[in-house]
Amino acid sequence: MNDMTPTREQREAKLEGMGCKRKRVEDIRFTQGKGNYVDDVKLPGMLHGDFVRSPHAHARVKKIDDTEALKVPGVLAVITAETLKTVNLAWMPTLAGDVQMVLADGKVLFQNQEVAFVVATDRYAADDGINKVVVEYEPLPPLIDPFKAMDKDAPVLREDLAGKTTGAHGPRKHHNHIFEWTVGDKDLTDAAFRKAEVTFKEMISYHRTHPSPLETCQCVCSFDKIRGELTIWGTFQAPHVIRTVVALIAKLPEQKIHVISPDIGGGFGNKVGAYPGYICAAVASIVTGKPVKWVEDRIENLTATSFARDYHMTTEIASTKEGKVTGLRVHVLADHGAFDACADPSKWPAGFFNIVTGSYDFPTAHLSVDGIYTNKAPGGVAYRCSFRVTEAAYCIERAMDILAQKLGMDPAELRLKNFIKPEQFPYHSALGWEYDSGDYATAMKKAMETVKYSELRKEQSALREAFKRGETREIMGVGVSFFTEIVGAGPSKNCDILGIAMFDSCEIRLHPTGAGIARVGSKSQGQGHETTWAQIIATEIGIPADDIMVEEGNTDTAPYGLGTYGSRSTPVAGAAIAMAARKIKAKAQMIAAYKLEVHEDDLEWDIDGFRVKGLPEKTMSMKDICWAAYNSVPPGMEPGLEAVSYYDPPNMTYPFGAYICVMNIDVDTGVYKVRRFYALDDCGTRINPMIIEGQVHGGLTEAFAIAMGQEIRYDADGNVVTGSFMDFFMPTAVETPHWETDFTVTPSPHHPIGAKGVGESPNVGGVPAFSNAVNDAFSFLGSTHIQMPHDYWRNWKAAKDLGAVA
Ligand code: PCD
Repeated sequence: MNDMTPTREQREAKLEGMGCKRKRVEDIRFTQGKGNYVDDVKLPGMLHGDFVRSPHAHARVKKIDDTEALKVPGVLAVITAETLKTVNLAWMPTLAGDVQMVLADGKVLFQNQEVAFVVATDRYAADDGINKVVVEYEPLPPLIDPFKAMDKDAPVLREDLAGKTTGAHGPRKHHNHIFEWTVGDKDLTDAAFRKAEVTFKEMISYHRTHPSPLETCQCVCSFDKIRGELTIWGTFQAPHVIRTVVALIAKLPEQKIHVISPDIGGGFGNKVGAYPGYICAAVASIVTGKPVKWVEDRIENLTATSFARDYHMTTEIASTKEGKVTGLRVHVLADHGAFDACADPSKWPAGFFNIVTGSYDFPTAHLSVDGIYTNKAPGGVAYRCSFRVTEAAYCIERAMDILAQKLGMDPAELRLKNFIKPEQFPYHSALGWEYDSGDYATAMKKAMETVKYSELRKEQSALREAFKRGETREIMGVGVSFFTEIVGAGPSKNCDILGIAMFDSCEIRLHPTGAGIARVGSKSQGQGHETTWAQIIATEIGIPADDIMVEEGNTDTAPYGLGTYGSRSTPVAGAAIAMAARKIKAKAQMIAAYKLEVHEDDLEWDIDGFRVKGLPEKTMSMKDICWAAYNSVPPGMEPGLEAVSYYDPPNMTYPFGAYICVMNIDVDTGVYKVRRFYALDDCGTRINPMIIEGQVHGGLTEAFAIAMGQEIRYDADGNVVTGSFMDFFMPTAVETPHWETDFTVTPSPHHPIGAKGVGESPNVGGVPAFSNAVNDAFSFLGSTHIQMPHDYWRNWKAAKDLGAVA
């Protein structure tokens, strides 16, 4: 017999649905240089804009003279704050409820701040023009040290806020104070500390760094005077939000604004906010009637658009002698730079930092955050993290290690002792979150077994003895980190951006031949959405992923979405995709019932179509249903097969993971070697295991960079001393360690397919694993906390300060 009927396994495999290591469809164009990025957009008559920037961190702008600049061949216009004032755009609102200068208005507040925008026929002419603009500055004393920001005699940075005693997030205590945010029960926490058998207090800083995507921020703005329409191609992680913001601030009708995010070369949070470059290019296009391109260079990117972190976290834990934690108290001094341009949901001035109780069952906790201004670049973006979750995870994971050291306990044992237990989910944290699901101990134990944790500890003590005897100059650290993330912003009850609820959306249209298109409100910057979104649909409605085209990033065609950051796409857009698919499936079932002449309830789903219960040979495939949807639907039913879903998530999702880093450090040179890095991630249901692995590799590489060297550092005058890849650590394949990945699966109970986000997790869990490894290595020499980044010099310095080198 020669039966060609495919088996169930073959039918299933053909779909390449969820769980399949489907190859990334977008890579076909990316690997052949056929991507279409903003800089590939070249329009007839297109002009180029570039910025005159401030060399000073703090200065009064006395005069801007553009006479010579306008004589440079090709230079057409020089735009200053005065020009922008005529259209009421000299200042713009920030996502955090502050305002920000688009171009210097009377004063500059950080080095490389935008002062004037030169528009020319090409980029070189614009650059020549910049060199001819003469700006007269009167330097003012810069404020760089965040701990001096609220001194009585600290310089006044924001003169525009003079006399304002309240800001977007309540009272201001000082002229350089932005907000104070407190969460938790102070009295109960203070009481827990009074009663505690063991306490400690440590200042844990998470230094300023930068997302630095390979493609910098850029846009092309083209205003059509006849139609009154503005088209913007830009590196936007959230194109719809940009459209609404432009409508609000430029007072253009929203239907006449077309925002297109083409292919994006990495975002990492850098491309969420709105920058002066976008406004200036749009104004320049409106003024000249020509398209205007603005492309940031690397130095501009590192020094002016968006920094991340810069949190100084005074951390205290109360505990019993046996190591059961009884209270957590954290105060954060948050350095926001010159303007509060943090990219957080509106109501959260410190993002989701109140996840700082981490994976542990703290009966009580109290958190307060003071945001302050300094003469540094604005930003505060979620660099591969869900709104300050990375800072929170670093804080608690470093603190748990410090507690373990104080108690003389093993750090992994201390964690196991304090984990939230599986039966406690949904778990209400002391700082107000409801964790959806987790099985922490299983993940931790799997990690410990895989790396043979107890043997590592034995090896470490033997090496320490040898070190003390002078037989080796190497020390060894085992860095343990167990993180809980909070991703999927978010439920409309507590998340909005400028008043827009943080839902996400999907529209699916199936064509007669059994193929279709899905348009989604998210926007990939490299994550592989074109691949994974089709996989969700394939499993849900039995159409092969290859037959589903995924489109994102064009506000004219995609349903309104809040964009991609904070690992929200899978939790929110991913859910919208499944829900839209289910609407289609429900209609398909009615069509199939009609065609098969049975009642709908007599049908059951079977991989790629419906079959009649009890009559397995009576079936109708989804492909055939698509055809029927266009010619023979039941009487009274509308033809066609399409659906839209706007999904407002009921809760966030809480992925977690157990990471272990093994590292040796040579005390005489500070040179470290990462011997092993093991990362176990639990992101619930896994859509594409290969993409997840790639996400984890990328996130760990960024975590490695941040923990071991990457830093935006200022000198005392406010000059950025790490403004290029010569000084800002960008690891290549040479430095990057080998990654071992692993997983457990604890589905999210409220997500339609049980999936949680994963893109940021490796950064969130990775940074503390590296830092704990370094700190663990040095701890036997008497240190409790060594400040990141742990570059060779700092390691050597730590060894010297601890008396290990002469
Ligand atoms: N997944 C799967 N499964 C699961 C999950 C997930 O499969 N369970 C996959 C998805 O589908 C996609 C990815 O994975 O594809 C991711 O996802 P998620 O997690 O959801 O995320 P999304 O939203 O999508 O994204 C975002 C992220 C972030 S956030 C970041 S930073 C970064 C990451 O993502 N970025 C990037 N990754 C990446 N990659 C690349 N390539 N590039 C980039 O840029 Mo932020 O906040 O923005 O900072």
